[in-house]
Amino acid sequence: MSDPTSSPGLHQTYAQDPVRADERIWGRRSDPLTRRGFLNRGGLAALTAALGARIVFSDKMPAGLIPAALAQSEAPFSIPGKDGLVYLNDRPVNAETPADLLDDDITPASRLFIRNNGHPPPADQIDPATWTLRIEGESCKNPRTFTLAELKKQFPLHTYQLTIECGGNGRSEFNPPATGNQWTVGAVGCPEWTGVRLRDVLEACGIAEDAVYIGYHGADTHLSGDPKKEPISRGVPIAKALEDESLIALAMNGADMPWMNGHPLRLVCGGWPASVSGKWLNRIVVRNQVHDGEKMTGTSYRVPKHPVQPGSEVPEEDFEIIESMPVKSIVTYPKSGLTHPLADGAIEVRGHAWAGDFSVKEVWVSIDFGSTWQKTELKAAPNLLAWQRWSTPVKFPEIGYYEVWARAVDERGRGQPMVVPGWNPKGYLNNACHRIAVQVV
Ligand SMILES: Nc1nc2c(c(=O)[nH]1)N[C@H]1C(S)=C(S)[C@@H](COP(=O)(O)O)O[C@H]1N2
Ligand SMILES: [Mo]
Repeated sequence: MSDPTSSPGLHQTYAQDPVRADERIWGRRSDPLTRRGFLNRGGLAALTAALGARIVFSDKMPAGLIPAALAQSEAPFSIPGKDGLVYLNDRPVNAETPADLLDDDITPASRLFIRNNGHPPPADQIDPATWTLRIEGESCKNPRTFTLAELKKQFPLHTYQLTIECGGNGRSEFNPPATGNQWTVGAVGCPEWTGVRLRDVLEACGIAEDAVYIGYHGADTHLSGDPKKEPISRGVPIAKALEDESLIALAMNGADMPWMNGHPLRLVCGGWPASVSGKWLNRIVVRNQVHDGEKMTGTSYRVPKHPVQPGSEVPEEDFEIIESMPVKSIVTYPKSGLTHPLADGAIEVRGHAWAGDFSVKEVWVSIDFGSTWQKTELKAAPNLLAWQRWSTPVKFPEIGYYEVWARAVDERGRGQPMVVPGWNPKGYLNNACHRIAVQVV
């Protein structure tokens, strides 16, 4: 695992495993015998964009070769179509978005974080024309298989803005540290998703009386390469699955989803740990028991039912599955570290707030380490399970160093803690107040 403050360089990434790097960065597969690379149209387009010109002899290009134009520059490791993300790990790829790059109301595709548990299906093996979704399971009355065209034709399309946040967002602040990706604040986003309702599709296949849970399966592969193992297969209780906003998404922000975010099909169940929103979706099972797929059991996406001593061992039977995410907010403007002339007056401080299945009632900011708070202007969400915009002018009394802290309170009156909340073995659910630095000069 690499230092979370620096992105692994292109060279480092290629040095570790050039053929894999090829696959991950450009979606290029290679022939193990000849080591010739095969670029599909998407990968070719991405390489063309990165180089600023078409590679004329691309079919002759060896696998695992860094294009010289990129090798000679200090270009950071980057995934095509992503902009400014900080890479925490590249095997599998995990990248978060700096807070100031999350300023848009609707998160652009280029700024949606990536959390992979395994290797995505190679981009050139994804063909939306032949992709299918199978609905089955012991509590599905009439198992069926749909192509994407059939989904679009048989069910109405719906568009919602839905917040997805990794259950481990904020993990880097836990002490003693929890293993896993050391997310700071940027494993969250709120794009606009278009797809068919999970409910419509499940109902078309008949939901048996005894159904309690659904589980997803995706086309990504286990890091070990063992085809019998799945990287992840999680799900939600049937009540969450049947909500209006639970989508089988075919598009994001009116376009194809980025490869790394689940193209061509994914589940989106907003407000819950994003691990329930299965990417590269090809199968949904309707279960008569709590889904027991990969990362549903043990300590994965589960937290102790009661507060525990930091660092202690917690028996497995004391864990429960994380459902709705806790109330949280983020400051997206200004960028932390801003130097602001006192003479310029107030700064318009702004950000987003969200609260899992609930709405946010208030967002407050403090510039005196939480002694006094000023209420911000908070907008309603465009729909349920979408984050809400807040903003307020903040005036600094004199020259010096300040921190701006933001604190949201949900409709039930639950507020964000100012310090890191209950320690848990896997470092989930850190919803402490986000703080940024401002130098007033
Ligand atoms: N098939 C599949 N679905 C997946 C994952 C994965 O590794 N494979 N990761 C999950 C986790 S843990 C998170 S936080 C979200 C991340 O979604 P994103 O990468 O689009 O931001 O996808 C979820 N769905
Ligand atoms: Mo996650």
